[in-house]
Amino acid sequence: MDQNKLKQLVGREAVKYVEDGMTIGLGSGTTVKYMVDTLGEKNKKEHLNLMCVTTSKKTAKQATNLGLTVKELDQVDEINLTIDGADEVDHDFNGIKGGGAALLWEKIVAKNSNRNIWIVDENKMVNHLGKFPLPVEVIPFGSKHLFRELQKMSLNPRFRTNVASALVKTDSGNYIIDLNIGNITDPIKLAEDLKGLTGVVEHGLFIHIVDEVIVGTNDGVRIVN
Ligand code: ABF
Repeated sequence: MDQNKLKQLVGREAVKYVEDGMTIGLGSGTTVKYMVDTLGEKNKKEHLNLMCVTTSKKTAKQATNLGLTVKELDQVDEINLTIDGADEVDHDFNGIKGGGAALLWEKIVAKNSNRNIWIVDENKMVNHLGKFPLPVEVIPFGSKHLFRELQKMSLNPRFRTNVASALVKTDSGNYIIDLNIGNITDPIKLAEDLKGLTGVVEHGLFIHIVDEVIVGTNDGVRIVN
């Protein structure tokens, strides 16, 4: 099955976890896009009483266009379940997220959710994190100095730019610096080191956050928890 088929498979499977009356966190990325499309269809058929909190403006637009009720995070008391994608997931259930530059809102929503499920195709499951560049969200003010500090830490940083070579801005107006590390031997220590740097808003290491991973494989769906 090609990667899009695997993404559709896990997107559909995740929607089975959504129950009437829930407040749902909707992640970002192409896998989640399939999930939100399926959720919109389910909602149209079953007229579910759902409230949705999104992790990006893009997901909010998609959900609204499908007739789903979207609320700001501070307008809801709790999030029952958040379904999101990921870029890499290791055997300790730690992950790298932020390939879509939404990691800050994704981590805030995840931390405010009673349960977190990631939906990934099997290529995302890895032995060690780090082959995927680790995104770090930074405040624009002084970011070039911060960049040089990351260079001194041998983290091989690169500012994320778009096709026009302009610096990518997140929904919060910050920049993303991607760290091309290759193999992250101690994700917990790296997470602490990065959060200790002035100017770093958040990083894409999601440590001990996810509860269950729905993996799309050529043999079907595999649930890892
Ligand atoms: C999002 O899902 C991001 O954190 C992550 O980068 C992305 C994975 O994207 P895709 O599903 O398009 O592979 O949550």
